[in-house]
Amino acid sequence: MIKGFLFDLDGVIVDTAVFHFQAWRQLAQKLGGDFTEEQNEQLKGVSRVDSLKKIIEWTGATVSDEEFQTLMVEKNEWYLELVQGLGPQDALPGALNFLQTAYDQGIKIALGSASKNAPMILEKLGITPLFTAIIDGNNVVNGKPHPEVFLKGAEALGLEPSECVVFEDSIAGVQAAKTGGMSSVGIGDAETLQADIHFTALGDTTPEALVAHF
Ligand code: B16
Ligand code: MG
Repeated sequence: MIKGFLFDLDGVIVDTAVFHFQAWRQLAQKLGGDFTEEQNEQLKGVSRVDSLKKIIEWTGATVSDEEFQTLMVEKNEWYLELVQGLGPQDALPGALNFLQTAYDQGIKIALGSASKNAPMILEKLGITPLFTAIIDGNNVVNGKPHPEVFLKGAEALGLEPSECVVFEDSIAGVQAAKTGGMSSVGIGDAETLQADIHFTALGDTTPEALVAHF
């Protein structure tokens, strides 16, 4: 029986994924390279430090440890500029309604995001009170595809992994859910994500339908 929902943030609740892509591309270009939207799929759900490692590999740039730290700060500054004006109007289709309905039905809700900026984004969207637990990039040692972020979310809700559904838009995140023993809902392309069930957006399903499905 499903009792808890574990939500990824970027690409599931709000389309901050486009801002991460923009900021990383700007950084790749600064390093004398670039990367495609297809390659960007490999960055989704991946921590800041691991994303930068991949971009350095793709651009073939040589970067000292000190420069690495500076580049991480720089990328985050660009990202923060891009999300400055973010508000409830930027939530993905049906996401806010889906969260409120689940909350009203007594389903326990946690966030499982790789982003260290997640609490700030939830505040901007005005949905912090719906979350019993917020697990983000500040609370985990191992990034997705390691299941730590979702295992901690389930634990914080007092639930077994098998009682939880993970909502994810990234390959790494779906893998994390599977390894962690949770059911998975993919937001995006079925072939890419390989989750248990897929939708284009949360607005295309309901909490009741998913609880019945699993
Ligand atoms: P930050 P999610 C992830 O968030 C993003 O998908 C990924 O692109 C980003 O690099 C990562 O957060 C770290 O974010 O730089 O803000 O700490 O999809 O797990 O909610
Ligand atoms: Mg995501």
